[in-house]
Amino acid sequence: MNGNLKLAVQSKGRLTDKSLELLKHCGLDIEDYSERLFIPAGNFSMDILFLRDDDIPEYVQDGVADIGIVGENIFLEKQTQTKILEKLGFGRCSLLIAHPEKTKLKDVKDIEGKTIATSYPVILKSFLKKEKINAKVIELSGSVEIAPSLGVADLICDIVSSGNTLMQNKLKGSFKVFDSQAVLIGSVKNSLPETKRKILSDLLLRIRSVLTARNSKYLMMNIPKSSLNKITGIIPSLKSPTVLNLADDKMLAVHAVIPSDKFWAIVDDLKTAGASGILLLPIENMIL
Ligand code: PRT
Ligand code: ZN
Repeated sequence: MNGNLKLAVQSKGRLTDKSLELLKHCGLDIEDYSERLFIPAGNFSMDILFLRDDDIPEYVQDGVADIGIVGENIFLEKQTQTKILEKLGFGRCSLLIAHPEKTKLKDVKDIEGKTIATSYPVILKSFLKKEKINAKVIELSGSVEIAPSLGVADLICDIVSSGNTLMQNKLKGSFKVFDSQAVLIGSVKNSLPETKRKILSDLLLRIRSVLTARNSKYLMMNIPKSSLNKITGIIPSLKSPTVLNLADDKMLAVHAVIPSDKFWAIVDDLKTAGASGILLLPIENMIL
């Protein structure tokens, strides 16, 4: 056994490609993984183990892997002695309670006395307990969406992303149990040796810098000198904007890093305040 940090990733599923893409953006050299159970990262002291997502929390708890990437839904459902080290921003979905189009379900209290089919009995039962609702929970390992039409259950509680599966099965989402995304987990039972702790903290620094960069954009524009105060007041900059002189001494260039989702909300105000040549560029990486 080498001293490399062992990361468990889903072997074949919705999280596999995005997990490896994130690691590659972190500068890790990962070769073609198809059909392999285990690959080392070429230039980083880490090995990647490919496992079924349902098994990852337990393997991390028991130290078979040191860390793992799973959906928050699996992390919560499995109730292992693991903790979230970082939310990763992909694999987003919601766990919803859904009902057949023809039944009426207006208030969460209308669930009282109903039968609900789900692959997430632990999460669902804790939701029902919190809402003080008595309902019968039936655990199914797959194809939960067909349970109402088979007469197995009145309602379902399942993962939804686009909503197509619900629509195809004439179901409507009624109550959200929680929003999920992929998370990096680590054990709370096993403490890592110093060498692995150092590798993990390097990996976390890289992951955080990639995630921050993904959520940020580099904004550039030219402005009349007289508008500087107004413009800097509009920009939701992460740090103080950079202000540069231009050949035209009545003008300045302003550069700033902004949250990606804020751009369209400020563009009109920037133009009204006199900004021109507005450019928005992606950021590859960002160390805060
Ligand atoms: O084989 P293995 O056990 O490893 O994989 P799996 O089949 O159990 O999981 P997989 O690959 O389907 O999903 C892995 C993780 O992706 C989940 O645990 C979630 O965290 C996340 N995720 C994101 C989803 C979805 N979106 C999703 N849409 N997981 C499942 N679905 C299914 C859902 O169960 C339903 O059947 O897709 C259907 C609904 O999708 P829409 O787009 O029609 O709404
Ligand atoms: Zn699974």
